[in-house]
Amino acid sequence: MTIQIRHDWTTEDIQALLELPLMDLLWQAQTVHRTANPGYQVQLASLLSVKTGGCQEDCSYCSQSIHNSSDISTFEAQMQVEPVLAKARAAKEAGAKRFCMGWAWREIRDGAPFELMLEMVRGVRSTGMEACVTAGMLTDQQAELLAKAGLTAYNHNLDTSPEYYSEVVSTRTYEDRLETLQRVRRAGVALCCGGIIGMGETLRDRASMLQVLANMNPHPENVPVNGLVAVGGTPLEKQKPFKSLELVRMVATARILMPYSRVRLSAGRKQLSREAQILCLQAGANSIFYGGVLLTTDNPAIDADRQLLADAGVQVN
Ligand code: SAM
Ligand code: DTB
Ligand code: SF4
Repeated sequence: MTIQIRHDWTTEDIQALLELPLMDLLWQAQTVHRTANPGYQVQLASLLSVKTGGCQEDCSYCSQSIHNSSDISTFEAQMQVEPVLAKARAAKEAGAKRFCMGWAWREIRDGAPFELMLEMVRGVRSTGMEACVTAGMLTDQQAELLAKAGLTAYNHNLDTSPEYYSEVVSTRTYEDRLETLQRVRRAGVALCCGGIIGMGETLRDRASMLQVLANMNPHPENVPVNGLVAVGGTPLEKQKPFKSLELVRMVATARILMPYSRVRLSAGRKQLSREAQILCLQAGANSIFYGGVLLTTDNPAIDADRQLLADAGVQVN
C-alpha cells in the first residue's frame, strides 16, 4: 500500500469515513497504520498541572475556569521548578518518554512565571524526555523563547468544529486558536492539536474539526483525541456520556486522515473498557497519557496501563 498525504479533504469525505461500517473503518485505519507506523509502538506521555485553576476563559468542559463552580476553579499558586522536575524524573523512571506541563492560563504573559516555564522546559529536556507545554495563547517572541529552551511540542486544541465552537467557549474565537497554532509552527515547535468528543456536537461537527486538522500543512505532529470528562460544576456536567465506539471511530478516522501523526488516546480512558482501549490502539492510537492523573481528573493507574499494553502486545516507547 502507498500512503497518500492529503490536505484537501472535504467534510463529506470525512463524515463518510466516520460512518463506515465499523469493520471497514477499522480495516482501512489498520492498513494505513501498519504501513505508516510499523510495529505498534505506543508512546507514554505524562501530564502535570503546574498552574491549576483560576483561568479567565469560559471553556464549558473545564474544571479550571473561574466561570465554573468546580472545586478547583479557584486560584492555586504555580508550582516551583524543582518539584516539577522531580515529577518529571519520576515519570521517566516509570517509563514515560514525554512530559507535558499545563498552565490554566488564557495566555502566556512575560515575567517571572514565564521564566520559570522556560527553566522547566530546559530541565525536562535535560532528563532526555520530550517536553510539551499547554498554556493558552502566546506571542511570536514567547514561542521563539520556548523553541530556544528546547520545547518539543506545544499543545493547543481546537476542541470542536468551527461551527460549534461558540457553544463551547465564548471568551475566544476559533481564529484566535488558529493564530496561536501558526505562531507555534513559525517558531519551529511541533504542534499537539486535537479535540474532544461528547460535548453535544453532531457527527458533522466531528468531521468538520478533523477536516481543519487534516487540511493543515503539515499535519499536526500530535493529535490528542479526548472523550469528555464531565466534571461536576461545569455546564457540561450532565452531558450524556460519549459511546466508546465513537471514540474508536474518531481515532480510526484521524489515523486515516493523518497517517504519520501521533494520535494520542487522551482524556476519557477511565470511562473505556480495556477492550475498547485495545480497539483504539488497533485503530491507530500510538500514544496514551500515562500516570494516575491527567490535569485535574483521574486517569488509569500506571500498573493497570502496563498490563493493558502488555495484553495488547504493543511495544512501549
Ligand atoms: N489553558 C490551556 C488551553 O486551553 O489551551 C491549556 C490547558 S487545557 C486544560 C488543555 C486541553 O485539555 C483543552 O483544550 C481540552 O481539549 C482538554 N480538556 C480540558 N478539560 C477536559 C475535559 N473535562 N474533558 C476532556 N478534555 C478536556
Ligand atoms: C489534551 O488534549 N488532553 C490533556 C492534555 N491535552 C493537556 C488534558 C486533559 C484534561 C482532562 C481534564 C482534567 O484532567 O482536568
Ligand atoms: Fe482555561 Fe484551558 Fe480550562 Fe479553557 S481549557 S478554562 S483555557 S485551562
